[in-house]
Amino acid sequence: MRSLRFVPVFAVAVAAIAGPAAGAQTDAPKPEQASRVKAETFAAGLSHPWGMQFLPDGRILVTEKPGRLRIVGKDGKAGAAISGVPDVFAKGQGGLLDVLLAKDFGEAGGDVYISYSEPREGGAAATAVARGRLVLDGAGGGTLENVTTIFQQQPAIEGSTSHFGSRLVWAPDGGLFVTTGDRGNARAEVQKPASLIGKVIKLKPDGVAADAAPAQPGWDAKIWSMGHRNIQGAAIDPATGQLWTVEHGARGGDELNQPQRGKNYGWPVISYSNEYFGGAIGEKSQAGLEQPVYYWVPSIATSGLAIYTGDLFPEWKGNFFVGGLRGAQLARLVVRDGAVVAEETLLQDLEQRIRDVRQGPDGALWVLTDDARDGQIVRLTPAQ
Ligand SMILES: [Ca+2]
Repeated sequence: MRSLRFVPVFAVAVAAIAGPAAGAQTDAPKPEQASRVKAETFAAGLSHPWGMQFLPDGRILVTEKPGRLRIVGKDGKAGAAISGVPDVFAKGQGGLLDVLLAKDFGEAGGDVYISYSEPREGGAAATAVARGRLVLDGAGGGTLENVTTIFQQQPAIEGSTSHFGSRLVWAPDGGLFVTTGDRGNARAEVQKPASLIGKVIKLKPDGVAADAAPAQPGWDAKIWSMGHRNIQGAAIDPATGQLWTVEHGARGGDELNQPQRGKNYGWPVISYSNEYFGGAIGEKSQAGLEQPVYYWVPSIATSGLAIYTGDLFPEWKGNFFVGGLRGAQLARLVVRDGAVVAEETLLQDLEQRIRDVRQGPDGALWVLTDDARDGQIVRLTPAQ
């Protein structure tokens, strides 16, 4: 009798130490029905493509990390680099990152927003966002005119080429979310409320803080949420209007979060990460710090996030798709009532790092693969 009493108690104690804190989930079961997906290469030969947007005419505007913005035509051929793109800090993870069309972008062109790592004084760098008018030239290229820098992350950091974020997403109220990172060597800045390191930023389209009052006393007014390590995926759930993000952990501990204004997501005070050289980073939980909705151990190196709303894959409606760089996969998350109830691993056969994922106007899911010489745009449709 004694051993029977002890076994369940021991099991509970182990779960409390090794498992997630209340509210966080990991390792969801596979969905009952496996997806049947056909993956076709639409464009190839890109250099570290990072972000993409579909133009109203169906062509694709794509960034290449070394600093080029290009248009991929309907034939899958990339046009000449668009002129007028600002100089970028193209080292390590730095360079030209995301791209976002202005809400009123039309057939004739319009404003585009780009995020990038910006060279600063003395060899330092930091994330920045610029806006410019994309004037199409009718020959597959164009010019970015009237370029204005609307956001400069502070402080700039020296001696690191990593963790710049950065995705750009329109909030339902017209605000612009900009995700950032901890710059790798500036972890100590992340919990500082006046520093723009390791934060989700919310701006008006001209770059001023979206809300005049800070989200919490002492916070920079541009900060929406704090305590983030490196967010390279962000999307709005059209069903709820809520922002969702994915961020990289170190060794383990990639996270899916639903960042809310004025909340602190914990890095590096709490995490499910270990240092690359060993040892846990922080505690698993602490009062006042938010748990992730979901986390991955080991890491898949999360980059790119899309929430599917199309008709081509009816069974995918409302599912979240997360690009994996290290895992060379696309993670499909079935999310119900804000919780992940199933996870399916797709595209491992591609054996490519997946940098971004977007739903196209055709209802297909489109992914960007990361490679120095043969980065691709891959179109996913239902397999027959
Ligand atoms: Ca966290």
